[in-house]
Amino acid sequence: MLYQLSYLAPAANRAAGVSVAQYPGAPRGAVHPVPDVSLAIVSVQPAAREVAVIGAPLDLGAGRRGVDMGPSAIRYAGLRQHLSEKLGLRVEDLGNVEAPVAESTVMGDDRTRFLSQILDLCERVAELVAEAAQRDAVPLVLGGDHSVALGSLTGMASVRGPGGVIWLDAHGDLNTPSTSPSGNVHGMVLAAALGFGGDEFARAGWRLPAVEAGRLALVGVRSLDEGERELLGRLDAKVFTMSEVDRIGIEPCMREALAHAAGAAFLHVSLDMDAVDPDYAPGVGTPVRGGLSYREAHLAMEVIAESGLADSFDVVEVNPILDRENETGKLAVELVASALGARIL
Ligand SMILES: [Mn+2]
Repeated sequence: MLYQLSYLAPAANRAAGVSVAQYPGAPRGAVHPVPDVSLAIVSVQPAAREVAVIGAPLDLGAGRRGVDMGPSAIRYAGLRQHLSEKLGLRVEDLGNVEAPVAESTVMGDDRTRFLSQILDLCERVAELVAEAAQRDAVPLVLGGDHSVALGSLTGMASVRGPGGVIWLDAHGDLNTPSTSPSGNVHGMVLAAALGFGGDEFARAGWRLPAVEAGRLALVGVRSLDEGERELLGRLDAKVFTMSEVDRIGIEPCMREALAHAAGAAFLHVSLDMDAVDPDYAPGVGTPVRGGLSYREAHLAMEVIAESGLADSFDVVEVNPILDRENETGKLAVELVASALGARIL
């Protein structure tokens, strides 16, 4: 219905004799309708776009175990059916990258627990993300803990150059090895992608920063450590805490986040399921009360889809051990579908 209306609108305007303007540089006498800038007209997504699904079953970056089962939970909740049957997208599932198990590996430095194994995995993710981006598919990385986003971002950056990111999360993930209270790498991954992680995050296979510091938008934040606040104070980032979401509403927040983060070599959307309130997403590693409601989370994704600006996605931190009958896995599928263009009407 919206689709039809967006086509009908200019003709209807002409018939009604409104909003007709002469563009500068148009042939003399030519009259064009003023462009309709409603969302409906920019919301038409290419129909048969390929989505490349990449599973990253990693839990070494998180304090609590279990998010390594996230990719299974999300697939089991019907990811492929939702994207291919309901949205008509071509889905290529590339399976899971190999991930080490905590019991069979060495933790290393406790300031950056399991860092070398995590970076090995991120390199494997980055390779698949880069291949997908090169053939113009949309990479969709399934976590795993949020560390896997370093693979998504360095993979995209290796093809396109440093990009922008919308980071939907209860946390900032902006600690560094020297500020992190826990040594958990998933709380440092965004700082690392911005190039603030230090030499420990350097790898021959990738170039950091993978994200431009001026193209970062955080949405849904409600828990920041002191070091993260300090780093944010030095960045030109847009931060929409839950307080801003409450005050001005999720739609304006998302529009501003998009306007700020888009325009670099790519735009990545990183959805930590803990951005959503634990009432709706109980199965996450680090739940924090006061998050996005069910509809706010959907609307955030719908605004992203309508913009048509996102090039790559990850959805992370689904923890089936803490979940209720895969509710969080199912919500992850729904939100990914909304981000890729699912509509109510
Ligand atoms: Mn996170």
